[in-house]
Amino acid sequence: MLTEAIPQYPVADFAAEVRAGLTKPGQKELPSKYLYDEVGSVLFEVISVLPEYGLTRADERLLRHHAEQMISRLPSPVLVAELGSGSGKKTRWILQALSRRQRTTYYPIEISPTALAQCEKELGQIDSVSIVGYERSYLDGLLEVAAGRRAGESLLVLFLGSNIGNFDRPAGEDFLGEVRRRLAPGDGMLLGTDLVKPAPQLLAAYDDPIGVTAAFNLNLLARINRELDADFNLAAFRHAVKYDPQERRIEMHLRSTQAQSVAVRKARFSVVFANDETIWTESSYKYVPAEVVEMAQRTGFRCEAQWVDREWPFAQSLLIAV
Ligand code: AVJ
Repeated sequence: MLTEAIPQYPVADFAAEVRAGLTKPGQKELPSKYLYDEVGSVLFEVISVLPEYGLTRADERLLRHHAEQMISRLPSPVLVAELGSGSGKKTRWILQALSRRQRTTYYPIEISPTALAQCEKELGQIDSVSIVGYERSYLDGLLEVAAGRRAGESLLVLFLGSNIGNFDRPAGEDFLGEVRRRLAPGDGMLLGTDLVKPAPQLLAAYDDPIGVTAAFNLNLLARINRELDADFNLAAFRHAVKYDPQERRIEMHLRSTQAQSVAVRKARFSVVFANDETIWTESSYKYVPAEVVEMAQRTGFRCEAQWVDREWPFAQSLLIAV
């Protein structure tokens, strides 16, 4: 795979965001994008095979069963750009279907070099598919892919795995609008969204009994210790999950089990925690299918088709730029 590389998050950005999130008044928070270092990315792969976490399997099932139908609604030739390469496993179905009708170039756009390498391992062997990885933020990478295409080539953007769920609703909609601004009429976007389901099922998915999700969450503090020379005592924080039915979102927190003070030396600050105080580390918004259609319409797309998994409610929506 060719990789257009620029450095990962500079440590100064990480330090500044950690400092801002932990020193702000009221609810402390940390950006969820920092969950995915080398350890966190591997732990997420494990989460995705847990029986309680049906999301990734539902996403993959929909692509496996309907890839042909999905691509039959797109013009040819089409370039494929994926926002967040993930492991590349589910993308295989789309690429294989496309490669039966055309030579295909696949552009995974991903800030993590580990994830890009994994993606190449998984997808490098498909006949008639070339891979060009972009180690960039999603929107910067997409701009470059769109700018580099030749006349007559259309673009299919993949945003799978309900990664949009990490944005709050207005930010998710803004993000769709930003994607649309980089596309031309007729280009497509395949958007995966996890759907609302009963709270006990959602809570189990984010608080699994063998503690993988807890480890995934706690690793964020371990990462801050490693990269920012901090002294979080991981034994004094607990993984905590809640579902907010009004907002239709899962929240992951880390709860301090005692009053304590933590120094983050490379970010030049200390922070005190009260007993039971939490750090909000991730939100995972859940959708209803009609809401995705409306969001698409408000951001310059029409929803061409939707596929919903029955076993684990999850939707793939094929949006076409108008
Ligand atoms: C990769 C953002 C879709 O929100 O379900 C899994 C991340 N966090 N378990 C999700 C996650 C805890 C996941 N996404």
